[in-house]
Amino acid sequence: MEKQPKKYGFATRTIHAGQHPDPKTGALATPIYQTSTFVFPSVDQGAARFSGEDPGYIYTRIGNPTQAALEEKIAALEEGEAALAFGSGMAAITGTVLALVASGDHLLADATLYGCTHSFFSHLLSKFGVEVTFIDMADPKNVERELRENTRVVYFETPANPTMKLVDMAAVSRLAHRAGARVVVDNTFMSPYFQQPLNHGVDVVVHSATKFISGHGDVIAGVAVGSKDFLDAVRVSTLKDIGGVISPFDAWLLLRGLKTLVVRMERHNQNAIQVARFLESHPLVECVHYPGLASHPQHELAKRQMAGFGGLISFELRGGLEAGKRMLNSVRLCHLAVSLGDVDTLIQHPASMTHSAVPREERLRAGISDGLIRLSVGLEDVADIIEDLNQALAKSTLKKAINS
Ligand code: LCS
Repeated sequence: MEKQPKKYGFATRTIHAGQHPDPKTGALATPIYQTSTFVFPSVDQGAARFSGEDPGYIYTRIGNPTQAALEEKIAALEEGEAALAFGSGMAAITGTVLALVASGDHLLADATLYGCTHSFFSHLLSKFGVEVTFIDMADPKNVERELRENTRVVYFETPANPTMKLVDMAAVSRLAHRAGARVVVDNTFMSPYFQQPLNHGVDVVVHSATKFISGHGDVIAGVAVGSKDFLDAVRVSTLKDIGGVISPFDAWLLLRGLKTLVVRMERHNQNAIQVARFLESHPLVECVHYPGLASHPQHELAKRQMAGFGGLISFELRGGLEAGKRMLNSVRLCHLAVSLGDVDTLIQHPASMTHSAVPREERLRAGISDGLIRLSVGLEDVADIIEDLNQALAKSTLKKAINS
């Protein structure tokens, strides 16, 4: 009998949804269907697959059983009707948004976004005649004011990369729907374990699955989740024709990573709250942005729409950019690297790295100061992470100490 994954609890779904013992061999782990094409039994059946009458597989750019298992699991976790896997988070974002807009349309975006998403909106979309307005969606009134008759998409991240600003998903979705726009939310920072945007009125969820969904820092991948009709259309339009497809092996790595999502996210969360408290109490630290801290201006909203606060923290040092650089050059256990959601703790400098493509003025307006540091707290012993940050912070003042 077919399992009905949505009847099970979240952790059970991470393990069982989308995956069934192989009927031919009994293999428990989903096979990696490492094939580019699928043989048709007859010309008529091949034609029926192309016309959509026969749901069988055609070619891995359009669909593959390992990808399908991943898509079923992701849909069950985000509580969406369907999901679609892509070869990167950017492929998921561009594939989703390009399927929703046409020349002459308007897209309303939050000003604080991952650098390449910002770049896609400000450079590529404008080439195709789509107008984009960047605003601060922390206040839903700004959304209400900027919605236009031709606004097709309202797009934001919550929490936003890298400032950890939140957007009220239910309030913004209500306003957008009233104006006839669809809401797309990037849920990368939370994973479906801590936040399920579709349950707050959002229409489509996108993820860089490279991050917490994989969890192990060894895949580049993306997913989109929403209604079956919409994702069927994306599959045969932007995914098929642009071709940002995931490989069966990478889909399998995500299936594997997802089985431990709950225990990983719990530990990321536990470690991050302790690291955030440590940073907040450190005399060399100017400010800490973490939604789990009572000092976060949207802490109440965080408690309302998130089930946990995640593993991402950003902060600034009192000594600004120069002190920050000295700190980043001094870490020993934490890695100076972009990406996030990895088992390893990663630390980076958004202004010169992940958000360097965003013009400085826009960056500053979005709250990404020159001295901001972003930390993705990993799964190491938290005492070791804190000790490393502590010694690196001590070194951040070294030049001053030598000079004085
Ligand atoms: N959305 C968010 C929120 C991201 O942080 C990233 C990548 C993407 C989408 C794009 O996903 P990708 O194509 O890389 O799978 N963020 C990165 C970051 O902050 N550091 O390195 C990559």
